[in-house]
Amino acid sequence: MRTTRLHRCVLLSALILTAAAPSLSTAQDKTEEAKRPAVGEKAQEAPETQQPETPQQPQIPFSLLRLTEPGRRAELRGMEVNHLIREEEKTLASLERLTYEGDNGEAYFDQVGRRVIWQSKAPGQEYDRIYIMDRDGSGKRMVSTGKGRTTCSFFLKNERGFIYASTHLREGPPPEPKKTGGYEWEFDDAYDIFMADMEGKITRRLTDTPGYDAEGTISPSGKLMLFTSQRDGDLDVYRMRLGNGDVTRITSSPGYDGGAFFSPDETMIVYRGSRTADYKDLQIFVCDAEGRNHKQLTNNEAVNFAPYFHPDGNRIIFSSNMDDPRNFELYMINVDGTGLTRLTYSEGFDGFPYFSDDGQFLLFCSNRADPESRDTHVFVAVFDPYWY
Ligand SMILES: [Ca+2]
Ligand SMILES: [Ca+2]
Repeated sequence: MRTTRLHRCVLLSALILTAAAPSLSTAQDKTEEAKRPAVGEKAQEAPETQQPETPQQPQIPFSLLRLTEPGRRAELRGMEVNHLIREEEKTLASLERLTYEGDNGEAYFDQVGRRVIWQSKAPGQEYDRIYIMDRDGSGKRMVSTGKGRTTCSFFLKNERGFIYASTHLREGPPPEPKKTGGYEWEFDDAYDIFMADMEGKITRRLTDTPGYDAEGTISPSGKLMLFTSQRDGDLDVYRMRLGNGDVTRITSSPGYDGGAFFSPDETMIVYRGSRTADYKDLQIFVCDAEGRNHKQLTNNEAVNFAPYFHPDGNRIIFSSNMDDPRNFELYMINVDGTGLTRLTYSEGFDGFPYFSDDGQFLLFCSNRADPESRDTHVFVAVFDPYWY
């Protein structure tokens, strides 16, 4: 059951649990699948592994791709899956699928769009780990410590490494996620944010206050980090100057605030926040870089999350279930709250949208390849602004 990626997608998980609770047999099946020796049957049983007929990339038996040296995941490379673009999805000019196994999320490009960092719970693994792959889906490798829970990774500038949140310093096993009503949470107190080099060697601990610290993202200049912290009691967005560690509080409204990103010129911040005690809805907000002039852009009874600025700085892409509680789609809205436009129309989850710096590519996570599955995968689309 999806219980680990509850930080940026905490309410997504909640919705999935309530709206389409996977049966125990699903989890069992997955466990059995993980135990089973990887043989050709895999392709028969899991339709998502059957690739479209692309002459230049003949299908390779999935079993072969699992024969990999330690520390690496030699899955399939990215492959074109244009058949998964729905007719209404005019802004998706072409589509490539980058992951084929496990449950995947929160994928982000590096500064030049050459690599992707993301979190994944591979078959047989108990918790999400952080991975890096090349833009074409090759060279997948785990870069977190392999201990505890991890989430919310993001590249530093200039290939200096990356940040991520991890509980690896805690002694003993992580506690079970707390459950409140139909919702499942994991604001694990042991999360702190760490900096690592490109090989995964931890070079710096960025947070050390008690309580949850996660959801870190790096500003375009590379100098600032936005993150979510419980250091003052509530869950709020904070800004850290990486050079000297100075921290500024960005939000102070009661209730969860997090998942923040800077605008391309670093004058604005977009984040999601909940003003209801039960977290039943989540709205998109913007404010200036100092945490002033907060403005709420969405106002519905839905879960709106994973906002990110389009490189033009005037629009924000995000994921929401506003049109169907069971189905998350991608939307765009102007920074003044006008111009709401729906971009995706697939069955199942579409979320964590992230643009390359030139706006040409849209990275997102979706289970459109197999909506019945609980497994989400990483896709990259050529984004066609003509239709927007
Ligand atoms: Ca708050
Ligand atoms: Ca969808």
